[in-house]
Amino acid sequence: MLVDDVRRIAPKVLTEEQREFYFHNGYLLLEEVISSEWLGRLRTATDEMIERSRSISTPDSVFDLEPGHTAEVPRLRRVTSPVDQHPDYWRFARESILADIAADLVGPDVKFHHSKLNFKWARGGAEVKWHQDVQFWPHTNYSSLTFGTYLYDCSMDQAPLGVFPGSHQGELYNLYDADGIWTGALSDSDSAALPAGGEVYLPGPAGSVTVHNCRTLHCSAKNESDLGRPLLLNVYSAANSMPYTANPLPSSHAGEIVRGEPARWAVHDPRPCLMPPDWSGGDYTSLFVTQQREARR
Ligand SMILES: O=C(O)CCC(=O)C(=O)O
Repeated sequence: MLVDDVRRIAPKVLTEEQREFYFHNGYLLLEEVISSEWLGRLRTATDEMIERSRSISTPDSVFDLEPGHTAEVPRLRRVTSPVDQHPDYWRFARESILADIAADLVGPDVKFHHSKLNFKWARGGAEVKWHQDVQFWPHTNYSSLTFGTYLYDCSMDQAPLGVFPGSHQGELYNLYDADGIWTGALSDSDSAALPAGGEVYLPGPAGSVTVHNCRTLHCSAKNESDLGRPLLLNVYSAANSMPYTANPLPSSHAGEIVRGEPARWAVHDPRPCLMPPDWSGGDYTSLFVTQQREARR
């Protein structure tokens, strides 16, 4: 569904103002919309992930580790596809208010694409450079959006998500470097050319949710604070938006309809999209590895 079609259907959980804000700015911050019951379940599942990571010394297809990770002092950078690692992550993606909010923003038929859990560990958790998401996983239209759920309070010191309002209406950037290597980030010159001071950061108490459109420029700083910042990211699209490249973060739940009905017709947006490398061999590593230009350990 395109935005004008979505507008014809009254939102069920958002206000009209919140929805128009999203359409206009390409993002939303919804404070404390996740219940304490869900938060408790997600925190328990996340503690289990950290425990599991202690037995791992090199990153694998599930656990992306910061350099310096040890069993005694785990520094987990990302869990890939947490919905496949603990049933509560998938229940949350399918049953919680997230999918209802998605239905208000993309139309009643909503499809799950992938999830990840970014930790941004205390005292050094890595920066995420400016980028847009859709070049990682192009779809036939630009309805896709990412929800970030703060599992604990996230202050400005803990490197909350930052967005560039309105950037979803602008150009898609090249995420390859001058040598044609995929970096997953804007070049230094493109980042430097962004209008100074135009960015907005989205701190929030535990249970707050950020939403950004797949074209919206976003980033987050290095976490220099003493507190970690686990951020659970879930990506959905309108059911009629079809991915046409390999999913870099494959999931057994990719493509599942979480609200409404599957689409019979694909909807195509005429605006072009940068093609990512071919990750059909399962060789995508992680945003952190490519942005930091780390050799895979
Ligand atoms: O963890 C963050 O702050 C942002 C993550 C992000 O943009 C991504 O994983 O694509």
